Amino acid sequence: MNKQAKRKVSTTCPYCGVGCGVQASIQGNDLIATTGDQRHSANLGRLCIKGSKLPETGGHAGRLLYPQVAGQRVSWDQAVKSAAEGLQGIIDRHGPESVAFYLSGQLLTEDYYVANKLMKGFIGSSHVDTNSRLCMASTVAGHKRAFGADAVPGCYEDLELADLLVLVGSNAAWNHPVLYQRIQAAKQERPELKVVVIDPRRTATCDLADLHLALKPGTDSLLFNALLVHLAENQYLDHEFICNSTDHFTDSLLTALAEAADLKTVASQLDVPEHQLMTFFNWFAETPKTVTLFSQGVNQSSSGTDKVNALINCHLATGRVGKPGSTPFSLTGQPNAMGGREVGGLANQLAAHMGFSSEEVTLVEEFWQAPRMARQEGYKALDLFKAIHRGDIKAIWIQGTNPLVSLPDSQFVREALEKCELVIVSEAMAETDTMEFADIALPATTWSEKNGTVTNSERRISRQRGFLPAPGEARHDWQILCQVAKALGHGEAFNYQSPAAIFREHAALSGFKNQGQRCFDISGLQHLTDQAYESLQPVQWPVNSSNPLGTERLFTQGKFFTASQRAQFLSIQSRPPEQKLDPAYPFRLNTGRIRDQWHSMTRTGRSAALMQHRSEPFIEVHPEDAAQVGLQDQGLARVSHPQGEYLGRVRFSEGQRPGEIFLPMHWNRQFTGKGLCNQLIEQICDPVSGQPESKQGRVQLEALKTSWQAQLLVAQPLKKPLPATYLAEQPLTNSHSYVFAGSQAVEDWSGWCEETLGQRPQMHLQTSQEGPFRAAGFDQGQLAWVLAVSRERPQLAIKEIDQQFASSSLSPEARQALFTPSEHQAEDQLICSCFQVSANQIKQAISEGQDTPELLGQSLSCGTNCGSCLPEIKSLIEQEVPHGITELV
Ligand SMILES: Nc1nc2c(c(=O)[nH]1)N[C@H]1C(S)=C(S)[C@@H](COP(=O)(O)OP(=O)(O)OC[C@H]3O[C@@H](n4cnc5c(=O)[nH]c(N)nc54)[C@H](O)[C@@H]3O)O[C@H]1N2
Ligand SMILES: Nc1nc2c(c(=O)[nH]1)N[C@H]1C(S)=C(S)[C@@H](COP(=O)(O)OP(=O)(O)OC[C@H]3O[C@@H](n4cnc5c(=O)[nH]c(N)nc54)[C@H](O)[C@@H]3O)O[C@H]1N2
Ligand code: SF4
Ligand SMILES: [Mo]
Repeated sequence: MNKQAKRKVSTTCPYCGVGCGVQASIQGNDLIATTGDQRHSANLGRLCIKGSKLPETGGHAGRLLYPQVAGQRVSWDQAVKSAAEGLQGIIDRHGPESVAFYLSGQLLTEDYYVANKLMKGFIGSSHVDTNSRLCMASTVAGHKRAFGADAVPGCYEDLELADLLVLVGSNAAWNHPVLYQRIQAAKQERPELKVVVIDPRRTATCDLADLHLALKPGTDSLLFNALLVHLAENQYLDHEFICNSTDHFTDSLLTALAEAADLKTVASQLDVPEHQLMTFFNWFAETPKTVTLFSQGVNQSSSGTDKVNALINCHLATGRVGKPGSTPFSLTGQPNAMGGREVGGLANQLAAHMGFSSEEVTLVEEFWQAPRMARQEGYKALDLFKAIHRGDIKAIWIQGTNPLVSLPDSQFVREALEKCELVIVSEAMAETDTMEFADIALPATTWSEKNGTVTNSERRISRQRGFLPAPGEARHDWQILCQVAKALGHGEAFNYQSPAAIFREHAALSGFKNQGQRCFDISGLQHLTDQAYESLQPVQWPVNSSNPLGTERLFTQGKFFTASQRAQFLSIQSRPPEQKLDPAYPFRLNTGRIRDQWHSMTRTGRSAALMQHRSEPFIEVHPEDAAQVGLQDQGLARVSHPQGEYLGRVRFSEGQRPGEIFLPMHWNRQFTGKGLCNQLIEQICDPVSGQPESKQGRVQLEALKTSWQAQLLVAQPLKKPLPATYLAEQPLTNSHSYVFAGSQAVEDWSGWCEETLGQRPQMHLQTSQEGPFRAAGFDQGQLAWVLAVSRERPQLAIKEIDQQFASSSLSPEARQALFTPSEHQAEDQLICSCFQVSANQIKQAISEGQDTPELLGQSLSCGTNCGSCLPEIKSLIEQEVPHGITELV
C-alpha cells in the first residue's frame, strides 16, 4: 500500500485550447486523480473526459526512455554530439537553409522560444514551421489582415454575455467541451440566448442549436458575404464605427454584392432552405451582443483566410469587436498554439509577433545579439516537406508532432522522410508513425513532468507545472535544445538555468522597443522572480505598464495595429474547394475529431476507457449513399483516392449530408492497418496562410468484401502485426483486442492459432466448416487468448472476457462463458466513458420511462461527472422518444 502523503499541484490541461486549470492529486510518484481547478477562470472547476482521464494516460508504458542513434541506445552526450555534428555537417556543406525545425502547438512557450531563437538567430535559417500551420494559420493571417495583429479580441466571459452565439465549423461539444458546457449553462439560465451552428454535419454541438445551417462544404465566405449585404441593405450598419475605425468598407460591400445580392440564389448555392438563411440573418442583424466562434471548418480550407475575413467583415460592419458579449472569436485547437504564435513559431513570423521587415529583423538581432539572423520568411509546412522531398532540405528536427499522421498526403510525407539525410525526433513515446524515420530519437518529458507556460484561446497565459520525475533519461525539450545549441557553439546565448529564465527573456523581447506598436506585449512579466514565476496566476496578455494585471478585451477604443490604426475590411470573392469532385471520386470527404481521442492517439489511445467510445476507424455515411453503394451499417468499407486508401467500419448517420462522408483524423499505423485519413487528402492549401484543405477531400466509396471477420483478445499485445486485410487494435483494461478481417479463406483456424499465437487452442468450438469458430488458449490455467471468427463482426462479450484475464484460474462455467455469444457489443456503443454506460443500457432505461438526462443520471450515473456525453444522451432520448427535444427551426 502506498503510505506516502498525498499532495496537490495546480497545473493546466495538456489537451485543447480551452486551457482548463487542473488540480492534480499525487501520491508518491503516482498521479492518482485530476479535478477541475475552481479558481481557474477558464473552467471554474469543470473538466471534460480527456482532462478527467489524465491519470489513465500517464504511466511509463510505451515511453521513449533513452536517446537512440540509428536505433541503438546511446548516452545523452553521444546523442547531442550526433545531432550537433549531423546538423553542422549539413550546414557546412549546403548552408543554413538546408536544415529545418518542425515544431508543435503542444510544446510549452519556453521550449518553443528556444527552438525559434536557435534556428532563426543562430543557425540562420527561417525554416521553422509548426503543426499550427495545419490548425490556426488561416486565423493568424485573417487576424493580421483585419486587425494588424494576430489577436483574439474577446474573452470566454463574452460567450456568457452574448445573446447570440454563432458556431462556424466548430464541434465544440466534443472539441472544446468545457466551453460548450459554459454555453450550455448560460443557455439554461437565459433560454433566450440563441445558438446557431453552421456545419455541413449535424454534430453533437447541434444539441444546443436553435438553428443548424447544414451548408454545402466550403461555402462559408458566400454565406458571410450575403450576411454583409443583408446588414447593409437593412440598415444594420454601425456607420460611426465604420467611419472612425475601419478602412475599405465600400470595396468589400461591392464585392459581396457582386456575388451575394440575391438571397434565393445564395440559398441554393449554399444548399440550405431560404427561410433558415433569413432567420440567421435576422438574428445576427438584430442582436448587438453576438459572438461568432470559429474553428477548423473555417480554417482548414483552400480559402480559409478569406473565410475568416468574410466573417470578421460582418463584425466590423456592425461595430461588434472586443465589446462585452460581442466579438469574433477564434477557438484555438492546441493547448499552446497561441504561445507558439507569440514566440514566432511559424515560418512567416520572426519572434514576439514580429515579421521579417528589415526594422523587425534588426530589432530582434540586436535583442538576441544574434550572429546569423534569418532575414526572410521560411518554408511553410507543406512547402517544407516538399523541399525535403526535393532534397533541398537535408535535415529536419521534429519536436512534439507526428507529421506522418497529421500532414496531408501521408505517402508523400513518408517518402520525404525516407529521403531526408538526417531526421531528428524529440518524442515522449517510443512508437509513433513518425518515430519509424528517426535517425536520432531524443526522449522528451511530457505533461506532468515538464514546467513552463501555455496560452489558451482567450490569450490567457497559465502555468503547466511538473510534479513527477522524468522517466528513464527523458529531458525537457528546452534543455535538449540548449544542449544542442551549446554543442553548435552557441553556449552563451543558450545558458538558461530554468524555464523562468527563458520566460523572462521572451517577455522582455515582447516589450523591447515596442512603444505600443505591437499588440503582443508581456513586458510586465519580464522581471518575475523564479518564485513569482512558480506561483504565476493565469493572466491575459497584453500585460505591460498600461495593463499591469492583464487585458480582458482588445480594441475597446476602436484602435487597431494596422498602419492606419483602423481595422481593415477585406474584399472577399468566395471560392469553391480546390479538390474537385468527379465521377471517379464523387464523394466529398470531411475529416475531424472525436470526443475521446486526441490527434494521433499517442496518449488517449492507451486508455481503455477512452478507446471504447469509438474503438475502430470508421466511416460516417448517409444511409441513402450507403444504399446506393451497397454498404451495411457496421459493415466494412473502403474509401479510396489515387494517393491511397482507408479501410473502416461503416456508421450510418442521418446527420451526414448525402454525397459527403466523414472520417476521423486519429487512426494511424499504431492502431490500424489502413485507417489513416490523410492518405486521401491532397497537398492543397490556402494561398495566403498555407493551411491545407483538410476538410474538403474527394474520394470513392465501396463495400470491402471479406470472407471472414475476427476478434482476438490476448493478455499481451502481439509483437508482430496480424496478417489481415483490415485491422483495428484496442487496449482493454486487462487485455488487448484486435478486430480483423480477411478476404482469403482460412482453412484451418487451429493451425492459424499455432502459427500466430504459438499455441493450438485448448478449447474450441466450430459448428460447421463455414460456421463461426471460437477458441481459447491458457497459460498455466490463466487465460492467454480468446479468438472468435465469423462471417460478420463476431459478437464477443469483451467486457466480461476482459475481466477473466485478471483471474488466476477460470472455473468450468467461466470457461464456458467465454464462448457465449453476447447480445450487445459491436452494435452497442459506450456513451458515458466516466461510468462506462453503453447506448443499450441507456435505451433500456429510456424504455422504462427514464426519458430525461436527469433521470438517467440518477439511475445510471451517466453524464453526471464530466458531462461530455450529455449531447449523445439527449440524442438517444430523441431517437427513442421523438418528442423529447424541441424541433430545430
Ligand atoms: N476530442 C478532441 N478535442 C480536440 C482535439 C482532438 O484531437 N480531440 N484537437 C484540438 C485541436 S488541435 C483543434 S484544432 C480543435 C478543432 O476543433 P473543431 O474545429 O471543432 O474540430 P473538427 O472536428 O476538426 O472540425 C469542426 C467541424 O468543421 C466542420 N466542417 C467541415 N467542413 C466545413 C465547412 O466547409 N464549413 C463549415 N462551417 N464547417 C465545416 C466539420 O463537419 C466539423 O464538425 O479541437 C481541439 N480539441
Ligand atoms: N485530415 C486532417 N488532418 C489534420 C486535421 C484534421 O482535422 N483533418 N487537424 C490538424 C490539426 S488542427 C492539428 S493541431 C494536427 C495535430 O497533429 P499532430 O501534432 O501530428 O498530432 P499529435 O498526436 O498531437 O502529435 C503530438 C506528438 O508529440 C508527442 N509529445 C507529447 N508530449 C510531448 C512533449 O512534451 N515533447 C515532445 N517533444 N513530444 C511530445 C506525442 O506523443 C505525439 O507524438 O493535425 C492536423 N491534421
Ligand atoms: S476542455 Fe477538456 S481537453 Fe480541453 S482543456 Fe478543458 S479539460 Fe482539457
Ligand atoms: Mo489543431
